[in-house]
Amino acid sequence: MLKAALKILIAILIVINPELPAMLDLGKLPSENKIDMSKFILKWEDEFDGDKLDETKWGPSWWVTERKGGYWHEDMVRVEDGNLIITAQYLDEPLENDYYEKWKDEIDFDEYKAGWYTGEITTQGKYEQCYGYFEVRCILPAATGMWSAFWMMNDGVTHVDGSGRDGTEIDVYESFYYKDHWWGNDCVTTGVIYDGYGEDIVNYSIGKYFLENDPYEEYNTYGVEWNENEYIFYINGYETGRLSPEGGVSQNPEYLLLSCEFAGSNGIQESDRHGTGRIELTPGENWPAEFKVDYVKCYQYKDLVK
Ligand SMILES: [Ca+2]
Ligand SMILES: [Ca+2]
Repeated sequence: MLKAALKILIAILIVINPELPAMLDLGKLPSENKIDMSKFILKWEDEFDGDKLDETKWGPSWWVTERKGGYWHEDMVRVEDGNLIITAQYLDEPLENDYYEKWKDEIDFDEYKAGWYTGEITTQGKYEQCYGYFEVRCILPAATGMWSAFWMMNDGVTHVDGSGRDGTEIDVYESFYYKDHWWGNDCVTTGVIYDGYGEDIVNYSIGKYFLENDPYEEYNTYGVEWNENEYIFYINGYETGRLSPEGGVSQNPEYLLLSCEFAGSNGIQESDRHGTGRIELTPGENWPAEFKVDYVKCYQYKDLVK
């Protein structure tokens, strides 16, 4: 009911001024443009069947321990009932890590401590693709102070040259907005980043989009179509926004990442980083939070498949 009223309000505001919903931070609705899947063929997928992560497809970024306001640890990742599940919760006892013990004298690891633990998986070194359509079907973790994401990267992302062609972080979706507004918890955002993460960083965003259902209870798909000219983003196959960055579109293969992250830095949770709000440090109804992924699929344009 509230969503129906919100849709009508947004439709009225758009007639007055197309920018008004974004200016009022209401979030926008996906368009009615449906993706034409007939131009693609499936190249790679994981349905997360079985009872463990398929290590031919995914691995953790095992050299990463501290991650923003928390820790990434492989024990927070599991496969169950056809889903990948990344858990997020506070742990009084630090988890142990085989890699840490094995490599701590050679690699500059941050030590695991009591704190907020969650996880990440990546296809880095196992699968990369340039151009096509990339889609995840998932249920978002219902908690403040953290977010989930489906994103893509390559080594060129940090190369500062005024161009995004060497590599661009493609955030297919990010869920920053749980309990962000009284009218709902249902917005996601997306964007791209290139030329590193320092003073030269270039950032583009399509803004916030809201979903018809409750994305913390129900599955939705989030996708990006990537060609040599632009990135086109989709929710449930309906176009949300397009980006054609001034520095161009990535022209190199990129790997996939699925992750949860806590707001903050140096393993310390801090308030209101990335708009996620402050974590309530007492165990509450939302902990542990779970990011549940039904599948990831990568398609390629038929024209580009030899
Ligand atoms: Ca660059
Ligand atoms: Ca599945």
